[in-house]
Amino acid sequence: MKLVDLMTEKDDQPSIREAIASFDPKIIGISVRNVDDQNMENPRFLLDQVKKVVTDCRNLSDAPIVLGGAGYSIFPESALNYLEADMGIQGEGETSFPFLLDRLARGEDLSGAPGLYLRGLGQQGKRMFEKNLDLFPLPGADLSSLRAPDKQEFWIPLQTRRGCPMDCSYCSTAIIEGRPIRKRRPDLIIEEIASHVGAGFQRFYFVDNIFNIPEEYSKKICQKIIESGLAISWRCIIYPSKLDEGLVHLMAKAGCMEVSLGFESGCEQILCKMNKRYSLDEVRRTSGMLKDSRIRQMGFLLLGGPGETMESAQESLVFADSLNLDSLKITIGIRIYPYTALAKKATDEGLILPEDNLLLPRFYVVSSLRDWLYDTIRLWMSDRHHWMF
Ligand code: B12
Ligand code: SF4
Repeated sequence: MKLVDLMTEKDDQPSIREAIASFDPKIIGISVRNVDDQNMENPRFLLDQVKKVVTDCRNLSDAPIVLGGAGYSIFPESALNYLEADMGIQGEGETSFPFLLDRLARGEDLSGAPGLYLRGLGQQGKRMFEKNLDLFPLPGADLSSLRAPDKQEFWIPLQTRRGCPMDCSYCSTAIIEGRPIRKRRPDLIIEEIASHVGAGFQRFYFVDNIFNIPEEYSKKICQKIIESGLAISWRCIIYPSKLDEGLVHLMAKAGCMEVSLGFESGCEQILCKMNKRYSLDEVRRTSGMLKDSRIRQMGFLLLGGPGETMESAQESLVFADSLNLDSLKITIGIRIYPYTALAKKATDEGLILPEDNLLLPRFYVVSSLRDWLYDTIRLWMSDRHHWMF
Protein backbone atom coordinates (compact mmCIF):
# COMPACT_ATOMS: atom_id res chain seq x y z
CA MET A 1 0.00 0.00 0.00
CA LYS A 2 1.24 3.50 -0.78
CA LEU A 3 -0.18 6.87 0.27
CA VAL A 4 0.33 9.92 -1.94
CA ASP A 5 -0.59 13.27 -0.41
CA LEU A 6 -1.34 15.49 -3.40
CA MET A 7 -2.24 18.41 -1.10
CA THR A 8 1.45 19.13 -0.65
CA GLU A 9 2.52 18.59 -4.27
CA LYS A 10 2.97 21.44 -6.75
CA ASP A 11 2.75 19.07 -9.70
CA ASP A 12 0.68 15.90 -9.17
CA GLN A 13 1.91 13.87 -12.09
CA PRO A 14 5.50 12.97 -11.01
CA SER A 15 4.28 11.73 -7.60
CA ILE A 16 1.51 9.66 -9.16
CA ARG A 17 3.90 8.23 -11.74
CA GLU A 18 6.51 7.37 -9.12
CA ALA A 19 3.98 5.75 -6.77
CA ILE A 20 2.40 3.63 -9.49
CA ALA A 21 5.76 2.58 -10.94
CA SER A 22 7.06 1.60 -7.50
CA PHE A 23 4.61 -1.20 -6.80
CA ASP A 24 2.01 -1.71 -9.52
CA PRO A 25 -1.17 -1.22 -7.44
CA LYS A 26 -4.14 -3.54 -7.75
CA ILE A 27 -6.56 -0.73 -6.87
CA ILE A 28 -6.31 3.07 -6.64
CA GLY A 29 -8.39 5.08 -4.14
CA ILE A 30 -8.79 8.84 -4.48
CA SER A 31 -10.13 11.01 -1.67
CA VAL A 32 -12.31 13.91 -2.89
CA ARG A 33 -12.76 16.30 0.00
CA ASN A 34 -13.84 19.56 -1.66
CA VAL A 35 -15.93 19.92 -4.79
CA ASP A 36 -15.69 23.72 -4.84
CA ASP A 37 -14.87 26.60 -2.53
CA GLN A 38 -18.46 27.79 -2.00
CA ASN A 39 -17.55 31.20 -3.41
CA MET A 40 -20.44 32.58 -5.48
CA GLU A 41 -18.62 35.60 -6.93
CA ASN A 42 -15.71 33.66 -8.32
CA PRO A 43 -16.35 29.93 -7.81
CA ARG A 44 -13.44 27.54 -7.98
CA PHE A 45 -14.69 24.19 -9.19
CA LEU A 46 -12.06 21.73 -8.02
CA LEU A 47 -13.10 18.53 -9.77
CA ASP A 48 -11.29 19.30 -13.02
CA GLN A 49 -8.05 18.92 -11.10
CA VAL A 50 -9.27 15.62 -9.68
CA LYS A 51 -10.32 14.50 -13.16
CA LYS A 52 -6.75 15.05 -14.30
CA VAL A 53 -5.56 12.84 -11.45
CA VAL A 54 -8.02 10.14 -12.51
CA THR A 55 -6.81 10.40 -16.12
CA ASP A 56 -3.15 10.23 -15.07
CA CYS A 57 -3.84 7.11 -12.99
CA ARG A 58 -5.78 5.56 -15.87
CA ASN A 59 -2.91 6.18 -18.30
CA LEU A 60 -0.38 4.62 -15.95
CA SER A 61 -2.27 1.68 -14.53
CA ASP A 62 -5.05 -0.82 -15.31
CA ALA A 63 -6.14 -0.87 -11.64
CA PRO A 64 -9.77 0.06 -10.91
CA ILE A 65 -10.13 3.61 -9.58
CA VAL A 66 -12.33 4.13 -6.51
CA LEU A 67 -13.51 7.51 -5.23
CA GLY A 68 -14.46 8.47 -1.68
CA GLY A 69 -14.44 11.44 0.70
CA ALA A 70 -16.77 14.14 2.02
CA GLY A 71 -17.18 16.00 -1.29
CA TYR A 72 -17.68 12.79 -3.24
CA SER A 73 -20.27 11.52 -0.75
CA ILE A 74 -22.61 14.47 -1.39
CA PHE A 75 -22.76 13.61 -5.10
CA PRO A 76 -21.99 9.88 -5.36
CA GLU A 77 -23.54 9.37 -8.77
CA SER A 78 -22.84 12.65 -10.59
CA ALA A 79 -19.26 12.98 -9.27
CA LEU A 80 -18.52 9.44 -10.42
CA ASN A 81 -19.82 10.23 -13.89
CA TYR A 82 -18.03 13.55 -14.06
CA LEU A 83 -14.70 12.16 -12.91
CA GLU A 84 -14.99 8.99 -15.01
CA ALA A 85 -13.62 6.75 -12.27
CA ASP A 86 -14.82 3.13 -12.03
CA MET A 87 -16.56 3.21 -8.69
CA GLY A 88 -17.08 5.21 -5.53
CA ILE A 89 -17.94 4.65 -1.88
CA GLN A 90 -20.38 7.03 -0.24
CA GLY A 91 -19.71 7.81 3.41
CA GLU A 92 -17.19 6.26 5.76
CA GLY A 93 -14.64 4.01 4.16
CA GLU A 94 -13.40 1.92 7.09
CA THR A 95 -15.87 -0.94 6.59
CA SER A 96 -16.88 -0.49 2.97
CA PHE A 97 -13.43 -0.26 1.40
CA PRO A 98 -12.05 -3.52 2.93
CA PHE A 99 -15.37 -5.19 2.02
CA LEU A 100 -14.88 -4.07 -1.59
CA LEU A 101 -11.23 -5.19 -1.64
CA ASP A 102 -12.25 -8.60 -0.35
CA ARG A 103 -14.93 -9.04 -3.00
CA LEU A 104 -12.58 -7.88 -5.75
CA ALA A 105 -9.80 -10.20 -4.54
CA ARG A 106 -12.18 -13.15 -4.64
CA GLY A 107 -13.51 -12.09 -8.03
CA GLU A 108 -17.01 -11.97 -6.54
CA ASP A 109 -20.05 -10.01 -7.63
CA LEU A 110 -20.10 -6.46 -6.17
CA SER A 111 -23.85 -6.16 -5.70
CA GLY A 112 -24.78 -5.46 -2.09
CA ALA A 113 -21.40 -3.87 -1.27
CA PRO A 114 -22.24 -1.15 1.31
CA GLY A 115 -22.31 2.40 -0.06
CA LEU A 116 -20.76 1.31 -3.36
CA TYR A 117 -21.61 3.03 -6.65
CA LEU A 118 -20.51 1.61 -10.00
CA ARG A 119 -20.31 3.96 -12.97
CA GLY A 120 -23.31 3.43 -15.18
CA LEU A 121 -24.84 0.87 -12.78
CA GLY A 122 -25.71 3.05 -9.78
CA GLN A 123 -25.81 2.13 -6.11
CA GLN A 124 -24.97 -1.48 -5.25
CA GLY A 125 -25.69 -1.67 -1.53
CA LYS A 126 -27.13 0.36 1.32
CA ARG A 127 -24.52 2.49 3.01
CA MET A 128 -23.47 1.77 6.60
CA PHE A 129 -23.02 4.03 9.61
CA GLU A 130 -20.98 2.09 12.16
CA LYS A 131 -22.38 2.76 15.65
CA ASN A 132 -19.21 1.76 17.46
CA LEU A 133 -16.53 4.09 16.12
CA ASP A 134 -13.96 2.49 18.41
CA LEU A 135 -13.83 -0.40 15.97
CA PHE A 136 -12.10 1.93 13.51
CA PRO A 137 -8.43 2.58 14.15
CA LEU A 138 -7.19 6.17 14.38
CA PRO A 139 -4.43 7.08 11.91
CA GLY A 140 -1.57 7.36 14.45
CA ALA A 141 1.49 9.59 14.50
CA ASP A 142 3.55 7.73 11.86
CA LEU A 143 1.15 8.75 9.11
CA SER A 144 1.05 12.37 10.34
CA SER A 145 4.86 12.50 10.41
CA LEU A 146 4.93 11.51 6.75
CA ARG A 147 2.52 14.33 5.87
CA ALA A 148 3.94 17.07 8.04
CA PRO A 149 7.67 17.54 8.34
CA ASP A 150 7.16 20.82 10.23
CA LYS A 151 5.70 19.38 13.42
CA GLN A 152 5.58 22.62 15.40
CA GLU A 153 3.36 24.33 12.84
CA PHE A 154 1.06 21.54 11.66
CA TRP A 155 -2.48 21.23 13.02
CA ILE A 156 -3.25 17.52 13.36
CA PRO A 157 -6.88 16.85 12.38
CA LEU A 158 -8.60 14.66 14.91
CA GLN A 159 -12.19 13.43 14.84
CA THR A 160 -13.82 12.39 18.11
CA ARG A 161 -17.40 11.93 16.85
CA ARG A 162 -19.42 11.70 13.65
CA GLY A 163 -22.88 12.89 12.67
CA CYS A 164 -24.82 16.07 13.39
CA PRO A 165 -28.30 16.09 14.97
CA MET A 166 -29.02 19.63 13.77
CA ASP A 167 -30.90 20.25 10.58
CA CYS A 168 -29.73 23.58 9.18
CA SER A 169 -31.64 24.32 6.00
CA TYR A 170 -28.62 24.44 3.67
CA CYS A 171 -26.33 21.81 5.13
CA SER A 172 -25.07 18.65 3.46
CA THR A 173 -23.48 17.06 6.52
CA ALA A 174 -26.28 14.57 7.15
CA ILE A 175 -25.61 13.09 3.69
CA ILE A 176 -21.96 12.61 4.61
CA GLU A 177 -22.10 11.43 8.22
CA GLY A 178 -25.78 10.92 9.13
CA ARG A 179 -27.70 12.61 11.96
CA PRO A 180 -27.14 10.50 15.07
CA ILE A 181 -23.94 11.35 16.92
CA ARG A 182 -21.53 8.44 17.17
CA LYS A 183 -18.64 8.93 19.57
CA ARG A 184 -15.22 7.44 20.15
CA ARG A 185 -14.13 6.47 23.68
CA PRO A 186 -12.31 9.48 25.20
CA ASP A 187 -9.40 7.27 26.37
CA LEU A 188 -8.64 6.34 22.78
CA ILE A 189 -8.65 10.01 21.77
CA ILE A 190 -6.15 10.80 24.53
CA GLU A 191 -3.94 7.89 23.42
CA GLU A 192 -3.99 9.27 19.87
CA ILE A 193 -3.09 12.75 21.08
CA ALA A 194 -0.33 11.35 23.30
CA SER A 195 1.19 9.40 20.42
CA HIS A 196 1.33 12.59 18.36
CA VAL A 197 2.81 14.57 21.24
CA GLY A 198 5.42 11.82 21.61
CA ALA A 199 6.27 12.30 17.94
CA GLY A 200 6.77 16.07 18.38
CA PHE A 201 3.33 17.50 17.46
CA GLN A 202 1.51 19.90 19.74
CA ARG A 203 -1.34 21.45 17.71
CA PHE A 204 -4.65 19.73 17.04
CA TYR A 205 -7.81 20.58 15.11
CA PHE A 206 -10.94 18.76 16.26
CA VAL A 207 -12.72 18.28 12.95
CA ASP A 208 -16.05 17.26 14.57
CA ASN A 209 -19.02 19.07 13.04
CA ILE A 210 -19.85 20.46 16.48
CA PHE A 211 -17.41 20.08 19.37
CA ASN A 212 -19.81 21.14 22.13
CA ILE A 213 -22.56 18.56 21.50
CA PRO A 214 -23.16 16.35 23.42
CA GLU A 215 -21.93 18.53 26.24
CA GLU A 216 -21.09 15.76 28.72
CA TYR A 217 -18.92 14.00 26.16
CA SER A 218 -17.08 17.25 25.32
CA LYS A 219 -16.44 17.83 29.01
CA LYS A 220 -15.04 14.34 29.36
CA ILE A 221 -12.63 14.87 26.46
CA CYS A 222 -11.41 18.11 28.02
CA GLN A 223 -11.11 16.58 31.50
CA LYS A 224 -9.06 13.70 30.11
CA ILE A 225 -6.71 16.06 28.27
CA ILE A 226 -6.22 18.03 31.49
CA GLU A 227 -5.61 14.87 33.57
CA SER A 228 -3.12 13.58 31.00
CA GLY A 229 -0.95 16.68 31.49
CA LEU A 230 -0.41 16.89 27.72
CA ALA A 231 0.58 20.47 26.85
CA ILE A 232 -1.28 20.95 23.58
CA SER A 233 -3.20 23.71 21.84
CA TRP A 234 -6.25 23.07 19.77
CA ARG A 235 -9.11 24.51 17.75
CA CYS A 236 -12.62 23.30 17.15
CA ILE A 237 -15.98 24.21 15.64
CA ILE A 238 -18.81 25.00 18.04
CA TYR A 239 -22.57 25.50 17.80
CA PRO A 240 -23.39 28.93 19.29
CA SER A 241 -25.71 27.56 21.96
CA LYS A 242 -25.48 24.69 24.43
CA LEU A 243 -22.17 25.93 25.73
CA ASP A 244 -22.16 26.37 29.50
CA GLU A 245 -19.52 28.14 31.53
CA GLY A 246 -18.20 24.86 32.92
CA LEU A 247 -17.42 23.55 29.44
CA VAL A 248 -15.80 26.82 28.35
CA HIS A 249 -13.50 26.73 31.41
CA LEU A 250 -12.57 23.14 30.74
CA MET A 251 -11.90 23.87 27.06
CA ALA A 252 -9.57 26.74 27.94
CA LYS A 253 -7.77 24.70 30.59
CA ALA A 254 -7.36 21.80 28.15
CA GLY A 255 -5.62 24.05 25.60
CA CYS A 256 -8.40 25.33 23.33
CA MET A 257 -7.06 28.51 21.79
CA GLU A 258 -9.58 29.21 19.02
CA VAL A 259 -13.10 28.28 18.00
CA SER A 260 -15.07 28.67 14.79
CA LEU A 261 -18.35 30.26 15.82
CA GLY A 262 -20.80 29.86 12.95
CA PHE A 263 -23.73 32.04 14.04
CA GLU A 264 -24.38 32.89 10.34
CA SER A 265 -26.86 35.74 10.89
CA GLY A 266 -27.62 38.57 13.29
CA CYS A 267 -31.34 38.58 12.56
CA GLU A 268 -33.71 36.29 14.49
CA GLN A 269 -36.08 35.80 11.52
CA ILE A 270 -33.25 34.68 9.26
CA LEU A 271 -31.93 32.31 11.93
CA CYS A 272 -35.39 30.80 12.04
CA LYS A 273 -35.44 30.38 8.24
CA MET A 274 -32.05 28.67 8.40
CA ASN A 275 -33.52 26.35 11.03
CA LYS A 276 -30.96 27.42 13.62
CA ARG A 277 -31.82 26.50 17.18
CA TYR A 278 -30.41 29.52 19.00
CA SER A 279 -31.26 33.12 19.66
CA LEU A 280 -29.03 36.16 19.30
CA ASP A 281 -28.91 36.42 23.09
CA GLU A 282 -27.43 32.93 23.24
CA VAL A 283 -24.81 33.83 20.62
CA ARG A 284 -23.87 36.93 22.59
CA ARG A 285 -23.65 34.95 25.83
CA THR A 286 -21.55 32.22 24.18
CA SER A 287 -19.22 34.76 22.63
CA GLY A 288 -18.88 36.61 25.95
CA MET A 289 -17.94 33.43 27.84
CA LEU A 290 -15.31 32.55 25.23
CA LYS A 291 -13.84 36.04 25.47
CA ASP A 292 -13.70 35.82 29.28
CA SER A 293 -11.76 32.57 28.93
CA ARG A 294 -9.42 34.14 26.34
CA ILE A 295 -10.42 31.71 23.61
CA ARG A 296 -10.09 33.38 20.23
CA GLN A 297 -13.21 33.44 18.05
CA MET A 298 -13.61 33.30 14.31
CA GLY A 299 -17.19 34.18 13.44
CA PHE A 300 -19.10 33.27 10.29
CA LEU A 301 -21.90 35.11 8.47
CA LEU A 302 -23.90 33.66 5.60
CA LEU A 303 -25.75 36.43 3.82
CA GLY A 304 -28.24 36.61 0.97
CA GLY A 305 -30.25 33.47 1.70
CA PRO A 306 -34.04 33.05 1.86
CA GLY A 307 -35.82 36.03 3.41
CA GLU A 308 -32.74 38.26 3.45
CA THR A 309 -33.40 41.99 3.08
CA MET A 310 -31.15 45.04 3.25
CA GLU A 311 -32.35 45.54 6.82
CA SER A 312 -31.64 41.97 7.96
CA ALA A 313 -28.18 42.02 6.34
CA GLN A 314 -27.39 45.33 8.05
CA GLU A 315 -28.58 43.87 11.35
CA SER A 316 -26.19 40.96 10.84
CA LEU A 317 -23.23 43.23 10.20
CA VAL A 318 -24.01 45.40 13.21
CA PHE A 319 -24.45 42.30 15.37
CA ALA A 320 -21.19 40.68 14.18
CA ASP A 321 -19.35 43.96 14.76
CA SER A 322 -20.71 44.23 18.29
CA LEU A 323 -19.21 40.87 19.25
CA ASN A 324 -15.64 42.13 18.77
CA LEU A 325 -14.53 38.88 17.23
CA ASP A 326 -10.92 38.11 16.44
CA SER A 327 -11.89 37.45 12.83
CA LEU A 328 -15.03 37.13 10.74
CA LYS A 329 -15.61 35.22 7.51
CA ILE A 330 -18.51 36.49 5.42
CA THR A 331 -20.04 34.40 2.66
CA ILE A 332 -22.51 35.87 0.20
CA GLY A 333 -24.95 33.44 -1.39
CA ILE A 334 -25.54 29.92 -0.13
CA ARG A 335 -24.27 26.86 -2.00
CA ILE A 336 -27.26 24.63 -2.83
CA TYR A 337 -26.81 20.97 -1.92
CA PRO A 338 -29.14 18.14 -2.93
CA TYR A 339 -31.79 16.84 -0.49
CA THR A 340 -31.73 20.00 1.65
CA ALA A 341 -34.58 22.34 2.59
CA LEU A 342 -32.71 25.06 0.67
CA ALA A 343 -32.70 22.94 -2.51
CA LYS A 344 -36.45 22.46 -2.13
CA LYS A 345 -37.00 26.18 -1.67
CA ALA A 346 -34.79 27.01 -4.67
CA THR A 347 -36.75 24.51 -6.77
CA ASP A 348 -40.11 25.86 -5.59
CA GLU A 349 -39.00 29.37 -6.49
CA GLY A 350 -37.81 28.24 -9.94
CA LEU A 351 -34.19 29.16 -9.21
CA ILE A 352 -33.11 25.62 -10.05
CA LEU A 353 -34.86 22.78 -11.85
CA PRO A 354 -35.41 19.41 -10.16
CA GLU A 355 -33.17 17.75 -12.76
CA ASP A 356 -30.27 20.24 -12.41
CA ASN A 357 -26.93 18.71 -11.57
CA LEU A 358 -25.94 20.47 -8.34
CA LEU A 359 -22.42 19.10 -8.57
CA LEU A 360 -21.68 22.20 -10.63
CA PRO A 361 -21.90 24.97 -8.01
CA ARG A 362 -25.29 26.73 -7.78
CA PHE A 363 -26.08 29.36 -5.17
CA TYR A 364 -29.17 30.74 -3.52
CA VAL A 365 -29.11 34.52 -3.32
CA VAL A 366 -31.90 37.09 -3.23
CA SER A 367 -31.03 38.42 -6.67
CA SER A 368 -32.06 42.02 -6.02
CA LEU A 369 -29.53 42.12 -3.14
CA ARG A 370 -26.56 40.55 -4.87
CA ASP A 371 -24.65 43.66 -6.00
CA TRP A 372 -25.72 45.67 -2.98
CA LEU A 373 -24.36 42.96 -0.67
CA TYR A 374 -20.93 42.92 -2.32
CA ASP A 375 -20.71 46.75 -2.27
CA THR A 376 -21.89 46.98 1.32
CA ILE A 377 -19.57 44.27 2.64
CA ARG A 378 -16.59 45.79 0.83
CA LEU A 379 -17.37 49.12 2.46
CA TRP A 380 -17.66 47.57 5.93
CA MET A 381 -14.45 45.64 5.39
CA SER A 382 -12.43 48.69 4.40
CA ASP A 383 -11.72 49.53 8.03
CA ARG A 384 -12.18 46.07 9.53
CA HIS A 385 -9.06 44.21 8.52
CA HIS A 386 -9.97 41.16 10.58
CA TRP A 387 -13.02 40.56 8.33
CA MET A 388 -12.71 38.51 5.17
CA PHE A 389 -14.82 37.03 2.41
C1 B12 B 1 -13.37 20.15 9.72
C2 B12 B 1 -13.79 20.73 8.39
C3 B12 B 1 -13.12 21.87 7.97
C4 B12 B 1 -11.95 22.48 8.73
C5 B12 B 1 -10.67 21.72 8.35
C6 B12 B 1 -9.69 21.64 9.50
C7 B12 B 1 -8.56 20.68 9.21
N1 B12 B 1 -7.42 21.01 9.75
O1 B12 B 1 -8.71 19.65 8.58
C8 B12 B 1 -12.00 23.94 8.20
C9 B12 B 1 -12.93 24.76 9.09
C10 B12 B 1 -10.66 24.66 8.11
C11 B12 B 1 -12.68 23.74 6.84
C12 B12 B 1 -12.54 24.59 5.78
C13 B12 B 1 -13.18 24.43 4.57
N2 B12 B 1 -14.16 23.55 4.29
CO1 B12 B 1 -14.64 22.09 5.46
N3 B12 B 1 -15.23 20.68 6.50
C14 B12 B 1 -14.83 20.15 7.63
C15 B12 B 1 -15.73 18.95 8.03
C16 B12 B 1 -16.66 19.42 9.16
C17 B12 B 1 -15.01 17.68 8.49
C18 B12 B 1 -13.94 17.12 7.54
C19 B12 B 1 -13.14 16.02 8.22
O2 B12 B 1 -11.98 16.21 8.53
N4 B12 B 1 -13.74 14.85 8.47
C20 B12 B 1 -13.10 13.70 9.12
C21 B12 B 1 -12.49 12.69 8.13
C22 B12 B 1 -11.97 11.46 8.86
O3 B12 B 1 -13.52 12.26 7.28
P1 B12 B 1 -13.42 12.21 5.69
O4 B12 B 1 -12.28 12.99 5.18
O5 B12 B 1 -14.76 12.53 5.14
O6 B12 B 1 -13.07 10.68 5.37
C23 B12 B 1 -13.96 9.62 5.59
C24 B12 B 1 -14.89 9.32 4.40
O7 B12 B 1 -15.20 10.44 3.62
C25 B12 B 1 -14.20 8.23 3.64
N5 B12 B 1 -13.18 8.57 2.66
C26 B12 B 1 -12.38 9.65 2.56
N6 B12 B 1 -11.55 9.53 1.53
C27 B12 B 1 -11.79 8.36 0.95
C28 B12 B 1 -11.21 7.76 -0.18
C29 B12 B 1 -11.68 6.49 -0.58
C30 B12 B 1 -11.07 5.86 -1.78
C31 B12 B 1 -12.73 5.85 0.14
C32 B12 B 1 -13.23 4.54 -0.30
C33 B12 B 1 -13.32 6.48 1.26
C34 B12 B 1 -12.84 7.71 1.64
O8 B12 B 1 -13.60 7.48 4.67
C35 B12 B 1 -13.11 8.37 5.70
C36 B12 B 1 -13.24 7.69 7.04
O9 B12 B 1 -14.57 7.30 7.28
C37 B12 B 1 -16.50 18.68 6.68
C38 B12 B 1 -17.92 18.22 6.84
C39 B12 B 1 -17.96 16.73 7.06
N7 B12 B 1 -18.66 16.34 8.07
O10 B12 B 1 -17.35 15.96 6.35
C40 B12 B 1 -16.43 20.04 5.98
C41 B12 B 1 -16.37 20.10 4.42
C42 B12 B 1 -15.43 19.04 3.92
N8 B12 B 1 -15.82 21.43 4.16
C43 B12 B 1 -16.31 21.98 3.11
C44 B12 B 1 -15.89 23.23 2.58
C45 B12 B 1 -16.64 23.76 1.38
C46 B12 B 1 -14.81 23.93 3.14
C47 B12 B 1 -14.24 25.27 2.65
C48 B12 B 1 -14.07 25.42 1.15
C49 B12 B 1 -15.12 26.38 3.24
C50 B12 B 1 -14.78 27.77 2.76
N9 B12 B 1 -15.74 28.39 2.09
O11 B12 B 1 -13.69 28.25 2.97
C51 B12 B 1 -12.88 25.30 3.38
C52 B12 B 1 -11.78 24.63 2.56
C53 B12 B 1 -10.55 24.30 3.36
C54 B12 B 1 -9.56 23.45 2.60
N10 B12 B 1 -8.44 24.03 2.25
O12 B12 B 1 -9.81 22.30 2.30
C55 B12 B 1 -17.42 21.14 2.49
C56 B12 B 1 -17.01 20.45 1.16
C57 B12 B 1 -18.15 20.36 0.18
C58 B12 B 1 -17.82 21.12 -1.07
N11 B12 B 1 -18.73 21.96 -1.53
O13 B12 B 1 -16.78 20.98 -1.61
C59 B12 B 1 -17.76 20.16 3.65
C60 B12 B 1 -18.24 18.79 3.22
C61 B12 B 1 -18.81 20.88 4.54
C62 B12 B 1 -20.19 20.97 3.93
N12 B12 B 1 -21.10 20.14 4.41
O14 B12 B 1 -20.44 21.76 3.06
N13 B12 B 1 -13.39 22.59 6.83
S1 SF4 C 1 -24.81 22.52 12.90
FE1 SF4 C 1 -23.29 22.65 11.25
S2 SF4 C 1 -22.98 20.53 10.58
FE2 SF4 C 1 -24.84 20.55 11.80
S3 SF4 C 1 -26.54 20.79 10.34
FE3 SF4 C 1 -25.96 22.87 11.03
S4 SF4 C 1 -24.43 23.61 9.56
FE4 SF4 C 1 -24.60 21.37 9.31
